[in-house]
Amino acid sequence: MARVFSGIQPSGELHIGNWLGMVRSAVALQDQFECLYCVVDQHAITGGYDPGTLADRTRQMAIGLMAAGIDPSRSILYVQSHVPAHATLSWLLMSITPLGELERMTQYKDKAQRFESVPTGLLTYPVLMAADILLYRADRVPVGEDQVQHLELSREIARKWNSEFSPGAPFFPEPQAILSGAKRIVGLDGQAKMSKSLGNTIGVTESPDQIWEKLRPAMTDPARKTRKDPGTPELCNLYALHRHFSPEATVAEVATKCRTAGWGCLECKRVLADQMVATLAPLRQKSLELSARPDDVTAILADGAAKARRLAAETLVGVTERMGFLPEDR
Ligand code: AQP
Repeated sequence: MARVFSGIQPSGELHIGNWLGMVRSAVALQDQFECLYCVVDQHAITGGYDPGTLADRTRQMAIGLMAAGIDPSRSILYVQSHVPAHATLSWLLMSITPLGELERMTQYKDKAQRFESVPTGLLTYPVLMAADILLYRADRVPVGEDQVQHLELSREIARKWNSEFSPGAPFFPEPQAILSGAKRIVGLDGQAKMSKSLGNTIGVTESPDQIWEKLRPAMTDPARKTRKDPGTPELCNLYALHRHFSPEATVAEVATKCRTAGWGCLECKRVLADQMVATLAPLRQKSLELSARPDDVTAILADGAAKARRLAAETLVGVTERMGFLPEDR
């Protein structure tokens, strides 16, 4: 059976961008593939982080994934740092990854600007991502659009490694991206990608009041200055969100009321908030239930890590043999 891998950083709450862009596809893929889903805590330390909250955020992210439908009885759900082979393979892959390829990554160039002294981990992040995927020889990777460039590099690394160490019999498959119909959700500022680190998100398990408090001041069509001005739905980020959360008839009504100034932006936001609250209610409920059972969550993650370690160990044997390392028993 083909294998699927995907990871998510515990750098903040699981938000609707993550959910629409990646997690919903990951949930659907569980029916057809052998799936591994990982909370990538080692990635989350590459851009500056608070050691006091990392563990809680990691647990919360795992809870968020289960609340969204990742089912630990069908998928392997675990935490990256519980499987040391991710870091080991990353080091081995670094030996064949050209520095220039890492330096041209868009996300590196964007995030590096936030630092006076850029951490090396920010540069080598895509090699760790390649290791995450190749460690399980995964064929498919559900991702949002922002990760497509990194995934392309993973494919190049797989290709290069195969040709140097396993010529004629490729050891690593070249992983394919699976993109959802919502590959880039824009944040509530109406400009940047919805991003945990930018604070422009709505979390999938937030309360109805929290959702409303965030939607109320959210950016709409910038040309619509007053209640009487007709708007252009296609220029409004909240219309884009309606298309993901509201039924077709509501989306059509929103477009008409916006174009004719029949509704003000606040009325439109109220409708969106109601739809969002209704859509996300089951996730919030499941998350509250799981949060009340911390020992079960710990046991699920321990079981997932044990399964992942077994698969990872098999790959590492194949990798180190082909790379010419001395085996322990020889
Ligand atoms: N706005 C988005 N629209 C669609 N997909 C998105 N993803 C993230 N933001 C959006 C996808 O969600 C998966 C998990 O993301 P991640 O946490 O590993 O990394 P990220 O892309 O860096 O997410 P954030 O929220 O932007 O985190 P920070 O701010 O910490 O960098 C990925 O498949 C991603 O494509």
